[in-house]
Amino acid sequence: MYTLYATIGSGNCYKVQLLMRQLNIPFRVVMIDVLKGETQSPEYLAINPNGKVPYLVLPNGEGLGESNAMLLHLAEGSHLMPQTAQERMRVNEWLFWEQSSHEPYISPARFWISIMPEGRAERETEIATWHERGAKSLKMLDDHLSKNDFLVGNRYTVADIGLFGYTHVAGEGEFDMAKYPAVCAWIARVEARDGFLPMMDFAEAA
Ligand SMILES: N[C@@H](CCC(=O)N[C@@H](CS)C(=O)NCC(=O)O)C(=O)O
Repeated sequence: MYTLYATIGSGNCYKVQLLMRQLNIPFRVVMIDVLKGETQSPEYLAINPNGKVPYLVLPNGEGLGESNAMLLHLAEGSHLMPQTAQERMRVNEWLFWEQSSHEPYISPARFWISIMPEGRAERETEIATWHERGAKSLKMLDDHLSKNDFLVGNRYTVADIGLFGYTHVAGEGEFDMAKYPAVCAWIARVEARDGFLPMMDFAEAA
């Protein structure tokens, strides 16, 4: 059985939960409260020395960090992983891009605006930068999705799950989603997939 260390409301944790659900992989969740600093407790650091969630413990006891590494590992050999090297190359491209050019702007803007608004006032300069850079990424995503139903090979793949995690809650970070109609249509397509569950439903089930 897989064990996923996760926190409520995290797109990085959610995408791993969603993929496991859609692949019918049994897993249990151990909730870690990031807001209480539990990721930095000695007990948690003994499990994951990187002090972050998500963290996946495999059935053989090995631990794996980095949400997109988890997605790639869990999707291997499944219908969510393309068969051709060319398409797998594109899956990797989107997932690396998500962590370098998308999540680093959308996630903190959402965090300080919707999850921890009491810290917002002292971060307005950073929020402006995250908005500028995140908007560029959403525009790039929108351009791609205006010509494609899904990110790779015009089929729902692990790349869509990886990008969905934070894109679908970007509005909570005050990104104006009306500017990205193709992204909004893709969000609806992802939400219509078999086995889809909204982020907060995983929190309630934990
Ligand atoms: N690149 C990592 C990012 C993980 C990450 O930043 N996790 C946040 C929650 S979304 C966290 O654990 N923050 C608590 C901390 O840094 O102590 C991944 O994709 O898994």
